[in-house]
Amino acid sequence: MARKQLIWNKQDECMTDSKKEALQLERLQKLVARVYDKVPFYKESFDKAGVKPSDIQSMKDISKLPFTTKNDLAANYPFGMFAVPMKEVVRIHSSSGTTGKPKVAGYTRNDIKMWAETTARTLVCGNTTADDVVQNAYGYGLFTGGLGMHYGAENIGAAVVPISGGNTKRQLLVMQDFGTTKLCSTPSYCLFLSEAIREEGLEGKLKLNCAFLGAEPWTRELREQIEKNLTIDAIDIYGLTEVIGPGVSSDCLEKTGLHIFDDYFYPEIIDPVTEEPLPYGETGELVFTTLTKEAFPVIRYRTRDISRLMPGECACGRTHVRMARLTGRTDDMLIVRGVNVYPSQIEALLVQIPGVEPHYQILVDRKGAMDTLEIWVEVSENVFSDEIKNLEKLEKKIARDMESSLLIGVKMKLVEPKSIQRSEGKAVRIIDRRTVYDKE
Ligand code: DLL
Repeated sequence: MARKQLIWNKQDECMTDSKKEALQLERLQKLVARVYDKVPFYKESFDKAGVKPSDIQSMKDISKLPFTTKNDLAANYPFGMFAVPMKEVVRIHSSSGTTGKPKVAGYTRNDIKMWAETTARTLVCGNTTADDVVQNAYGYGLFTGGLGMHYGAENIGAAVVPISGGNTKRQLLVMQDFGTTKLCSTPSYCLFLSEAIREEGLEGKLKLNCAFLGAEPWTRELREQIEKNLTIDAIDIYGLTEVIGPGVSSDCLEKTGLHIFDDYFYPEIIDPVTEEPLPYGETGELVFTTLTKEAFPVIRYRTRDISRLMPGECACGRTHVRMARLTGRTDDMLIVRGVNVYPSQIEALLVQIPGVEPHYQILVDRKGAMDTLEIWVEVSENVFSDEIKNLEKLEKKIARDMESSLLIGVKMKLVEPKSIQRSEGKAVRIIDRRTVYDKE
């Protein structure tokens, strides 16, 4: 219904199941043949699994293909997974990997065009039109959030304000003076902004009506709080660097599951232990195949994100398969202020520091709307008995090194030997006091 009033109303976004499956199959067959030919990693892994591109005769046959994991990306760092020569790559983004090596995503001109379409669809899910002023508070840079949403908003013809994250005073100034109607940010930053808006007495004086929030887990309660604080719709948007960035799936205003743009990103749910595909409705690990990506296609990429797929048409009229909001991850990746942090990255840095013992604890908490990250690590007797000022100097130096590797502010605390509780089984490295996922 509301959809018909939108400028962005491409026919090919809404299709019958049979038309969609035919399109997906045609794209999958081309993709599989191409990666087999162009990416040595895929040739080797298909050969090992005994599968040939010609074996893909229906979408069900996708389960014959082997999975791709973050370890495969690390082993082929930085450009080994690319399926085009570098002269065709026009953009590179990246996000944290498990150790020192980030995950690297390349895009051709066509990939950027497709991405600008799926992020436009995302924004249209919240009724964005050419009349809107979109304040984009996702970080611009290697992170996909800023530029990803930027191109989508421009594609619709909205006026984008590329303000990036932080500088809350300026965010509020822009919001008032430029008449921002749509906001793109992480949910935690949006909550922070909503509190600043209240403190400044700006409630009811802004034109903001919708926010596109993602890049980190958040609960239904947080959504309700944001919607109440700002009297807006808060739309959950999902994506990951390895698949494209934002623009993989999005809530619409019905808020009954995120529409996966499945003409470009084919979703599956698998049992993370047996690796068997699970039927619609069952909860498991999300797996994506990028059906048309040229520079950095992924086949059956294991996201580690936990969700379930929901078939059936949405009341908004869109026909995509929907996914439930995420309920967790199958690995230990933390997302702190929108930044992905793997404990293994922290450990890899700590073991390199002389006098630092490999006993550590990572404490994540939320103070007001802000996540905090603190690392406690034991140091040798020698280091600990040094003068306080030397200890503080060392803490600051390690914090700086951590910050430049993790790309996020960290508070370091050096503690005396044997003060971190030993565990008899698996070490308890992470204490996360936040509630970030819904309890199902
Ligand atoms: O966070 C892309 C993005 C940017 C999505 C802006 C939405 C908005 P990465 O930095 O690679 O990419 O992090 C991807 O973040 O695997 C999820 O675990 C988590 N994540 C992303 N969106 C959501 C969401 C971007 N809506 C990782 N809810 C993913 C919960 C999310 N977790």
